[in-house]
Amino acid sequence: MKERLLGIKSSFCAEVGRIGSIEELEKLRVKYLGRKSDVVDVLKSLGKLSVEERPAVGRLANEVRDFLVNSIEKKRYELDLKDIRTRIQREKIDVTEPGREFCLGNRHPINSVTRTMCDIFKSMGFSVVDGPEIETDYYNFEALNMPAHHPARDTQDTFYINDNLLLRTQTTCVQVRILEREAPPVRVVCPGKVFRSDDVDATHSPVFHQLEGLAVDRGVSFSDLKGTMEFFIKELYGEGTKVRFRPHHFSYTEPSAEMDIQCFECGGRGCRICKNEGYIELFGCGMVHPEVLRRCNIDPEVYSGFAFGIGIERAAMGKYRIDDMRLFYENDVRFLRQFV
Ligand code: 2NL
Repeated sequence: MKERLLGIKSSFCAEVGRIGSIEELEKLRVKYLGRKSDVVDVLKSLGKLSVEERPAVGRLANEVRDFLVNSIEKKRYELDLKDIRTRIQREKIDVTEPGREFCLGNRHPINSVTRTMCDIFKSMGFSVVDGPEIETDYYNFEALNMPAHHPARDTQDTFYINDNLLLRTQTTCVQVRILEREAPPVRVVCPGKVFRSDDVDATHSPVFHQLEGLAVDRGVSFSDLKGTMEFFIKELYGEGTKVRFRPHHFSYTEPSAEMDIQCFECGGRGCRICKNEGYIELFGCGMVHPEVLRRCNIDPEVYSGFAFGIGIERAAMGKYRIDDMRLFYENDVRFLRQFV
Protein backbone atom coordinates (compact mmCIF):
# COMPACT_ATOMS: atom_id res chain seq x y z
CA MET A 1 0.00 0.00 0.00
CA LYS A 2 2.72 2.41 1.02
CA GLU A 3 4.62 1.72 -2.22
CA ARG A 4 1.45 2.25 -4.22
CA LEU A 5 0.87 5.64 -2.55
CA LEU A 6 4.48 6.74 -3.09
CA GLY A 7 4.23 5.56 -6.71
CA ILE A 8 1.10 7.68 -7.21
CA LYS A 9 2.88 10.70 -5.76
CA SER A 10 5.97 10.37 -7.95
CA SER A 11 4.02 9.79 -11.19
CA PHE A 12 1.83 12.79 -10.30
CA CYS A 13 4.94 14.92 -9.77
CA ALA A 14 6.26 13.91 -13.18
CA GLU A 15 2.97 14.73 -14.90
CA VAL A 16 2.13 18.01 -13.20
CA GLY A 17 5.41 19.51 -14.43
CA ARG A 18 4.29 19.09 -18.03
CA ILE A 19 0.87 20.74 -17.60
CA GLY A 20 0.52 23.93 -19.62
CA SER A 21 -3.19 24.86 -19.45
CA ILE A 22 -6.16 24.99 -17.10
CA GLU A 23 -7.94 22.31 -19.21
CA GLU A 24 -5.03 19.88 -18.90
CA LEU A 25 -4.85 20.58 -15.18
CA GLU A 26 -8.54 19.74 -14.77
CA LYS A 27 -8.00 16.38 -16.53
CA LEU A 28 -5.07 15.69 -14.20
CA ARG A 29 -7.21 16.49 -11.17
CA VAL A 30 -9.92 14.05 -12.27
CA LYS A 31 -7.28 11.40 -12.92
CA TYR A 32 -5.61 11.73 -9.48
CA LEU A 33 -8.43 12.86 -7.18
CA GLY A 34 -11.63 11.83 -8.97
CA ARG A 35 -13.97 9.09 -7.72
CA LYS A 36 -12.20 6.41 -9.74
CA SER A 37 -8.67 7.55 -8.85
CA ASP A 38 -6.02 5.40 -7.16
CA VAL A 39 -5.87 7.58 -4.03
CA VAL A 40 -9.61 7.30 -3.45
CA ASP A 41 -9.30 3.58 -4.10
CA VAL A 42 -6.61 3.29 -1.40
CA LEU A 43 -8.69 5.35 1.06
CA LYS A 44 -11.71 3.12 0.42
CA SER A 45 -9.73 -0.05 1.00
CA LEU A 46 -8.17 1.11 4.32
CA GLY A 47 -10.82 -0.93 6.13
CA LYS A 48 -9.35 -4.11 4.78
CA LEU A 49 -6.03 -3.46 6.53
CA SER A 50 -5.07 -4.80 9.91
CA VAL A 51 -5.53 -2.57 12.98
CA GLU A 52 -1.74 -2.18 13.29
CA GLU A 53 -1.19 -1.11 9.70
CA ARG A 54 -4.22 1.13 9.31
CA PRO A 55 -3.08 4.38 11.16
CA ALA A 56 0.26 4.70 9.33
CA VAL A 57 -1.12 3.90 5.89
CA GLY A 58 -4.14 6.12 6.60
CA ARG A 59 -1.88 9.03 7.54
CA LEU A 60 0.27 8.54 4.44
CA ALA A 61 -2.83 8.31 2.21
CA ASN A 62 -4.14 11.58 3.66
CA GLU A 63 -0.74 13.22 3.22
CA VAL A 64 -0.52 12.14 -0.39
CA ARG A 65 -4.07 13.36 -1.07
CA ASP A 66 -3.36 16.72 0.60
CA PHE A 67 -0.16 16.96 -1.41
CA LEU A 68 -2.10 16.37 -4.66
CA VAL A 69 -4.78 18.92 -3.73
CA ASN A 70 -2.21 21.58 -2.78
CA SER A 71 -0.03 20.95 -5.84
CA ILE A 72 -3.02 21.31 -8.14
CA GLU A 73 -4.08 24.55 -6.46
CA LYS A 74 -0.54 25.89 -6.71
CA LYS A 75 -0.39 24.92 -10.38
CA ARG A 76 -3.78 26.54 -11.03
CA TYR A 77 -2.53 29.76 -9.46
CA GLU A 78 0.61 29.71 -11.62
CA LEU A 79 -1.38 29.09 -14.79
CA ASP A 80 -3.81 31.92 -13.97
CA LEU A 81 -0.92 34.26 -13.34
CA LYS A 82 0.73 33.28 -16.63
CA ASP A 83 -2.56 33.88 -18.45
CA ILE A 84 -3.01 37.33 -16.89
CA ARG A 85 0.59 38.28 -17.71
CA THR A 86 0.22 37.37 -21.41
CA ARG A 87 -3.09 39.28 -21.59
CA ILE A 88 -1.53 42.35 -20.01
CA GLN A 89 1.30 42.10 -22.51
CA ARG A 90 -1.05 41.67 -25.46
CA GLU A 91 -3.56 44.35 -24.47
CA LYS A 92 -0.97 46.87 -23.37
CA ILE A 93 -1.71 50.50 -24.25
CA ASP A 94 1.20 52.89 -24.51
CA VAL A 95 -0.30 56.09 -23.20
CA THR A 96 2.86 57.99 -24.10
CA GLU A 97 2.58 57.15 -27.82
CA PRO A 98 1.77 60.30 -29.86
CA GLY A 99 -1.84 60.39 -31.12
CA ARG A 100 -2.59 59.49 -34.72
CA GLU A 101 -3.20 62.63 -36.76
CA PHE A 102 -6.79 62.85 -37.97
CA CYS A 103 -7.91 64.58 -41.13
CA LEU A 104 -9.75 67.87 -40.80
CA GLY A 105 -12.01 68.71 -43.72
CA ASN A 106 -11.61 72.01 -45.48
CA ARG A 107 -13.81 74.37 -47.42
CA HIS A 108 -14.75 73.29 -50.92
CA PRO A 109 -12.90 75.54 -53.42
CA ILE A 110 -16.26 76.78 -54.78
CA ASN A 111 -17.36 77.84 -51.29
CA SER A 112 -14.01 79.33 -50.56
CA VAL A 113 -13.98 81.47 -53.74
CA THR A 114 -17.61 82.45 -53.10
CA ARG A 115 -16.68 83.71 -49.64
CA THR A 116 -13.70 85.64 -50.96
CA MET A 117 -15.92 87.26 -53.61
CA CYS A 118 -18.61 88.16 -51.09
CA ASP A 119 -15.99 89.63 -48.76
CA ILE A 120 -14.69 91.88 -51.54
CA PHE A 121 -18.20 93.14 -52.30
CA LYS A 122 -18.98 93.54 -48.58
CA SER A 123 -15.91 95.77 -48.32
CA MET A 124 -17.61 98.02 -50.93
CA GLY A 125 -20.87 98.17 -48.96
CA PHE A 126 -22.85 95.36 -50.64
CA SER A 127 -24.93 92.93 -48.57
CA VAL A 128 -25.14 89.21 -49.34
CA VAL A 129 -28.63 87.82 -49.99
CA ASP A 130 -30.15 84.54 -51.15
CA GLY A 131 -33.47 83.25 -52.39
CA PRO A 132 -35.34 80.20 -53.73
CA GLU A 133 -33.78 77.82 -56.27
CA ILE A 134 -37.23 76.87 -57.56
CA GLU A 135 -38.68 79.97 -59.19
CA THR A 136 -41.72 81.08 -61.10
CA ASP A 137 -41.61 81.92 -64.78
CA TYR A 138 -42.26 85.55 -63.82
CA TYR A 139 -39.12 86.10 -61.69
CA ASN A 140 -36.82 84.08 -63.92
CA PHE A 141 -37.99 85.56 -67.27
CA GLU A 142 -40.95 87.92 -67.38
CA ALA A 143 -39.60 90.45 -64.87
CA LEU A 144 -36.29 90.46 -66.75
CA ASN A 145 -37.88 91.77 -69.88
CA MET A 146 -38.15 88.33 -71.47
CA PRO A 147 -41.79 87.84 -72.45
CA ALA A 148 -43.08 84.47 -73.69
CA HIS A 149 -41.43 83.36 -76.97
CA HIS A 150 -38.42 85.61 -76.35
CA PRO A 151 -35.42 83.80 -77.92
CA ALA A 152 -33.35 84.10 -74.72
CA ARG A 153 -35.89 81.86 -72.95
CA ASP A 154 -34.85 78.96 -75.12
CA THR A 155 -36.75 76.17 -73.38
CA GLN A 156 -34.05 73.66 -74.18
CA ASP A 157 -31.82 75.25 -71.55
CA THR A 158 -34.37 75.44 -68.76
CA PHE A 159 -35.48 72.69 -66.38
CA TYR A 160 -39.24 73.17 -66.09
CA ILE A 161 -41.17 71.64 -63.19
CA ASN A 162 -44.54 72.61 -64.68
CA ASP A 163 -45.88 75.44 -66.87
CA ASN A 164 -45.12 78.01 -64.23
CA LEU A 165 -42.33 76.58 -62.02
CA LEU A 166 -38.73 76.04 -63.04
CA LEU A 167 -35.21 75.70 -61.63
CA ARG A 168 -33.74 79.19 -61.79
CA THR A 169 -31.30 79.70 -64.66
CA GLN A 170 -29.73 82.76 -63.00
CA THR A 171 -29.77 84.25 -59.53
CA THR A 172 -31.19 87.46 -61.01
CA CYS A 173 -34.62 86.47 -59.64
CA VAL A 174 -33.37 87.01 -56.10
CA GLN A 175 -32.41 90.59 -56.90
CA VAL A 176 -35.74 91.29 -58.60
CA ARG A 177 -37.47 90.17 -55.38
CA ILE A 178 -35.25 92.57 -53.42
CA LEU A 179 -36.01 95.45 -55.79
CA GLU A 180 -39.75 94.82 -55.38
CA ARG A 181 -39.45 94.88 -51.60
CA GLU A 182 -36.85 97.50 -50.84
CA ALA A 183 -36.61 101.14 -51.86
CA PRO A 184 -33.26 102.34 -53.26
CA PRO A 185 -30.43 102.70 -52.41
CA VAL A 186 -29.95 98.96 -52.93
CA ARG A 187 -26.57 97.25 -53.02
CA VAL A 188 -26.67 93.46 -52.94
CA VAL A 189 -24.77 90.43 -54.20
CA CYS A 190 -26.37 87.06 -54.51
CA PRO A 191 -24.32 83.86 -54.78
CA GLY A 192 -26.06 80.55 -55.46
CA LYS A 193 -26.76 77.47 -57.53
CA VAL A 194 -28.25 77.87 -60.98
CA PHE A 195 -29.51 75.20 -63.37
CA ARG A 196 -29.27 74.74 -67.14
CA SER A 197 -30.00 71.67 -69.17
CA ASP A 198 -26.40 71.30 -70.37
CA ASP A 199 -24.38 68.15 -70.87
CA VAL A 200 -21.39 67.75 -68.59
CA ASP A 201 -17.97 68.53 -70.05
CA ALA A 202 -14.78 70.35 -69.05
CA THR A 203 -16.55 73.74 -69.03
CA HIS A 204 -20.26 72.90 -68.56
CA SER A 205 -22.44 71.40 -65.86
CA PRO A 206 -26.24 71.32 -65.44
CA VAL A 207 -25.79 72.75 -61.94
CA PHE A 208 -23.25 75.47 -61.37
CA HIS A 209 -22.75 78.57 -59.24
CA GLN A 210 -23.20 82.21 -60.03
CA LEU A 211 -22.70 85.41 -58.18
CA GLU A 212 -24.79 88.33 -59.29
CA GLY A 213 -24.74 91.87 -58.01
CA LEU A 214 -26.95 94.90 -58.21
CA ALA A 215 -26.62 98.55 -57.21
CA VAL A 216 -29.55 100.95 -57.64
CA ASP A 217 -29.58 104.58 -56.52
CA ARG A 218 -29.89 108.09 -57.87
CA GLY A 219 -27.17 108.88 -60.40
CA VAL A 220 -25.56 105.44 -60.72
CA SER A 221 -23.59 105.36 -63.98
CA PHE A 222 -21.71 102.97 -66.23
CA SER A 223 -18.43 104.29 -64.84
CA ASP A 224 -19.56 103.16 -61.36
CA LEU A 225 -20.03 99.70 -62.86
CA LYS A 226 -16.57 99.77 -64.45
CA GLY A 227 -14.89 100.99 -61.28
CA THR A 228 -16.62 98.35 -59.17
CA MET A 229 -15.72 95.52 -61.57
CA GLU A 230 -12.12 96.65 -61.88
CA PHE A 231 -11.66 96.94 -58.12
CA PHE A 232 -13.18 93.48 -57.67
CA ILE A 233 -10.90 91.88 -60.28
CA LYS A 234 -7.77 93.44 -58.82
CA GLU A 235 -8.72 92.20 -55.32
CA LEU A 236 -9.42 88.68 -56.58
CA TYR A 237 -6.64 88.18 -59.13
CA GLY A 238 -4.02 90.72 -58.15
CA GLU A 239 -3.24 94.37 -58.78
CA GLY A 240 -1.70 93.85 -62.23
CA THR A 241 -4.70 92.10 -63.81
CA LYS A 242 -5.87 93.85 -67.00
CA VAL A 243 -9.56 93.93 -67.96
CA ARG A 244 -11.50 94.97 -71.04
CA PHE A 245 -15.17 95.66 -71.73
CA ARG A 246 -16.96 94.61 -74.92
CA PRO A 247 -20.49 95.60 -75.95
CA HIS A 248 -23.04 92.84 -75.54
CA HIS A 249 -26.79 92.31 -75.24
CA PHE A 250 -28.96 91.17 -72.36
CA SER A 251 -32.70 91.78 -72.26
CA TYR A 252 -32.48 93.03 -68.65
CA THR A 253 -29.63 95.56 -69.06
CA GLU A 254 -29.15 98.49 -71.45
CA PRO A 255 -26.44 99.16 -72.39
CA SER A 256 -24.91 95.71 -71.75
CA ALA A 257 -21.32 94.55 -71.77
CA GLU A 258 -19.13 91.58 -71.21
CA MET A 259 -15.96 92.00 -69.23
CA ASP A 260 -12.85 89.94 -69.97
CA ILE A 261 -9.66 89.60 -67.97
CA GLN A 262 -6.25 89.13 -69.47
CA CYS A 263 -5.46 85.40 -69.68
CA PHE A 264 -3.71 84.30 -66.46
CA GLU A 265 -2.01 81.46 -68.35
CA CYS A 266 -0.28 83.36 -71.17
CA GLY A 267 -0.60 86.96 -69.97
CA GLY A 268 -2.31 88.03 -73.21
CA ARG A 269 -0.05 86.40 -75.79
CA GLY A 270 -2.64 83.75 -76.67
CA CYS A 271 -2.74 80.09 -75.63
CA ARG A 272 -4.91 76.96 -75.40
CA ILE A 273 -6.77 78.25 -72.29
CA CYS A 274 -7.88 81.56 -73.87
CA LYS A 275 -8.25 79.99 -77.33
CA ASN A 276 -5.63 82.43 -78.62
CA GLU A 277 -7.76 85.42 -77.61
CA GLY A 278 -5.39 86.65 -74.91
CA TYR A 279 -8.48 87.40 -72.81
CA ILE A 280 -11.00 85.27 -70.92
CA GLU A 281 -14.65 86.25 -70.60
CA LEU A 282 -15.65 86.56 -66.96
CA PHE A 283 -18.53 88.94 -66.35
CA GLY A 284 -21.81 89.82 -68.00
CA CYS A 285 -22.97 93.24 -66.89
CA GLY A 286 -24.80 96.43 -67.77
CA MET A 287 -27.13 99.20 -66.65
CA VAL A 288 -30.43 97.82 -65.34
CA HIS A 289 -33.05 98.09 -68.12
CA PRO A 290 -35.65 100.83 -67.37
CA GLU A 291 -38.39 98.27 -68.01
CA VAL A 292 -37.01 96.02 -65.24
CA LEU A 293 -36.98 98.96 -62.80
CA ARG A 294 -40.52 99.95 -63.79
CA ARG A 295 -41.83 96.42 -63.10
CA CYS A 296 -40.44 96.74 -59.58
CA ASN A 297 -42.18 100.10 -59.11
CA ILE A 298 -38.95 102.06 -59.28
CA ASP A 299 -39.06 105.20 -61.40
CA PRO A 300 -36.28 104.96 -64.05
CA GLU A 301 -36.42 108.76 -64.45
CA VAL A 302 -35.23 109.10 -60.84
CA TYR A 303 -33.13 105.99 -60.25
CA SER A 304 -30.59 104.04 -62.24
CA GLY A 305 -28.55 100.97 -61.45
CA PHE A 306 -25.89 98.61 -62.64
CA ALA A 307 -25.91 94.83 -62.45
CA PHE A 308 -23.49 92.01 -63.18
CA GLY A 309 -23.18 88.25 -63.10
CA ILE A 310 -20.15 85.99 -62.86
CA GLY A 311 -19.79 82.22 -63.06
CA ILE A 312 -18.09 81.09 -59.86
CA GLU A 313 -16.64 77.87 -61.32
CA ARG A 314 -15.08 79.80 -64.16
CA ALA A 315 -13.64 82.38 -61.76
CA ALA A 316 -12.27 79.64 -59.48
CA MET A 317 -10.77 77.79 -62.45
CA GLY A 318 -8.89 80.96 -63.32
CA LYS A 319 -7.77 81.64 -59.78
CA TYR A 320 -6.49 78.10 -59.16
CA ARG A 321 -5.53 77.26 -62.77
CA ILE A 322 -7.95 74.35 -63.01
CA ASP A 323 -8.68 73.20 -66.55
CA ASP A 324 -11.62 70.85 -65.94
CA MET A 325 -14.80 71.91 -64.14
CA ARG A 326 -15.73 68.29 -63.35
CA LEU A 327 -13.01 68.22 -60.70
CA PHE A 328 -15.24 70.45 -58.52
CA TYR A 329 -18.06 67.91 -58.45
CA GLU A 330 -16.22 64.59 -58.25
CA ASN A 331 -15.31 65.03 -54.57
CA ASP A 332 -11.92 63.41 -54.91
CA VAL A 333 -10.23 64.39 -51.65
CA ARG A 334 -6.81 64.43 -53.33
CA PHE A 335 -8.13 67.39 -55.34
CA LEU A 336 -10.20 69.07 -52.60
CA ARG A 337 -7.45 68.86 -49.97
CA GLN A 338 -5.30 71.31 -51.93
CA PHE A 339 -7.55 74.27 -51.17
CA VAL A 340 -6.95 74.86 -47.47
C1 2NL B 1 -24.64 86.75 -67.49
C2 2NL B 1 -24.32 87.71 -66.46
C3 2NL B 1 -25.90 89.30 -65.64
C4 2NL B 1 -27.34 90.78 -64.50
C5 2NL B 1 -26.75 89.55 -64.62
C6 2NL B 1 -29.27 91.81 -63.39
C7 2NL B 1 -30.05 91.82 -62.28
C8 2NL B 1 -31.13 92.68 -62.24
C9 2NL B 1 -31.39 93.50 -63.26
C10 2NL B 1 -30.57 93.45 -64.35
CL1 2NL B 1 -32.15 92.69 -60.90
N1 2NL B 1 -29.53 92.62 -64.41
N2 2NL B 1 -28.19 90.97 -63.45
C11 2NL B 1 -27.02 91.77 -65.41
C12 2NL B 1 -26.15 91.48 -66.46
C13 2NL B 1 -25.59 90.25 -66.59
O1 2NL B 1 -25.42 88.03 -65.68
O2 2NL B 1 -23.77 86.36 -68.21
N3 2NL B 1 -25.90 86.37 -67.60
C14 2NL B 1 -26.38 85.49 -68.59
